[in-house]
Amino acid sequence: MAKTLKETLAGMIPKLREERKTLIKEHGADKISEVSVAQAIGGMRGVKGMVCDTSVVEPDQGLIIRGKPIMKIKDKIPEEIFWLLITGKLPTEDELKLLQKELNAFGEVPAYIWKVLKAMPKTSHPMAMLDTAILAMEHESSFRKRYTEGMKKEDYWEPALEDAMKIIATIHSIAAGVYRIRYKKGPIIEPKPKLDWSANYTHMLGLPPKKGETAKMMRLYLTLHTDHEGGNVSANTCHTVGSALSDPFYAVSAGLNGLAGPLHGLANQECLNWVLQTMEKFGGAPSEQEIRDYAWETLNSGKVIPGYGHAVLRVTDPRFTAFNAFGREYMKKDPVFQTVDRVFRIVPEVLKEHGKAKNPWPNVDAGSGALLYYYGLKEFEYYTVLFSVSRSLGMLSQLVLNRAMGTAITRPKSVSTEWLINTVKK
Ligand code: CMX
Repeated sequence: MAKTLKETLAGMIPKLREERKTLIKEHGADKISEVSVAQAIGGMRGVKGMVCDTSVVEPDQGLIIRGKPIMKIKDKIPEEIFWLLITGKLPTEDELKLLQKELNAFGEVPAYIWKVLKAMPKTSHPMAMLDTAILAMEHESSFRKRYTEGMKKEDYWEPALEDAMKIIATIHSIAAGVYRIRYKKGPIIEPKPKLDWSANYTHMLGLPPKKGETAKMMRLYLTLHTDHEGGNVSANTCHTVGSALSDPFYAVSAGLNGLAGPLHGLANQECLNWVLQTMEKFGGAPSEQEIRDYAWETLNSGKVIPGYGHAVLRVTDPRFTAFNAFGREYMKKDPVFQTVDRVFRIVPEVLKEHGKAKNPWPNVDAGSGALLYYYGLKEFEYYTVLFSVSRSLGMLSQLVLNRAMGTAITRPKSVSTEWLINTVKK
């Protein structure tokens, strides 16, 4: 008989804990990284100082989830990826059904969440609305309740997983509600128990179905954005907050606040904005020369070109490639898509010539906006909310595994500039 996610994880935990204990005992003093002054000042780029088992990002390959390159699993549904992130294996059909059944059982959004969202200013950013709703839902935390009652460290993972399920089961409904409230799209749409997670999200947003293509695009979007190892701002923030044993609602809300930054997840809203600005300036899909001129204008005014560059990647992000392939299949004549495609041919050249960005290639945010726009989601301030719904799967998988393995509170040592100056003098 198929096991639930909780039973499967329970079976994995003794080995995971043993592995970690042995590593510390036998190799605790081995060095895995050195830190230069530039790294300490420059956002710790490249410093290996944390552990994340759900996925790795190879500079020359991109995202690999539990040993599987993202392009090989891009057609899986997000629930399958969630199971993979936590257990290291894709679920069987029965395991997937069990997971979906459990998620459905947790799927009701408390009524106070809608009141909180409706009470917010009419012009609130959709990310502020989503993050506030997740924080308000902290009231439902099993982790906090069990911790207050007195719980052994070995058991932390159980209520952490339960909270994770509560968040995943509702975040798409909340996110769809944010869309409908913020943009006055009419009443909240209830989920349909028969639909899977991403199909339900599409349904609750109330977008035109376009012969099922909208749901297909959303599934791809939600599968591609789930995780991107542990050091990015949102994952790292969620991890740090969770390491203080703040419950998963606090931790995920904090992580999403990081995703709302324009150098991170908000780049997708900025990116489509940039593309539409070129179209407005040049009265339609711009020529290659016009894109080149506009890219230089952006750089010369001291701004970044959104959707390009990456802290780890040194090739075109495979997730961009997947979106681009989808666009070519379903909307190759769309002027916004054509502009994104043309930008992809020109901007890397410009960034190379500019000579600053270590990676001139597009990241995940460069192309997704054109697809969303084509399928009727024109409010690009909302785009990071979609990213968030998907990324909650990665953040929560990492958090649950960390509670299962008893990961310590995060507390790196900071040094003062004076200390740096005195140390380099020596
Ligand atoms: N346009 C212009 N300049 C860029 C650039 C871009 N797209 N990407 C990097 N640079 C610049 C940096 O600002 C930096 O300049 P300074 O030396 O003046 O500070 C220099 O090139 C070196 O930066 P880097 O080492 O190549 O990149 P970082 O690791 O510091 O930053 C990132 C990575 C993503 C923040 C940066 O490439 C960027 O700002 N890109 C645009 C925003 C974006 O698309 N963010 C989304 C990333 C994906 C995600 O997290 O969702």
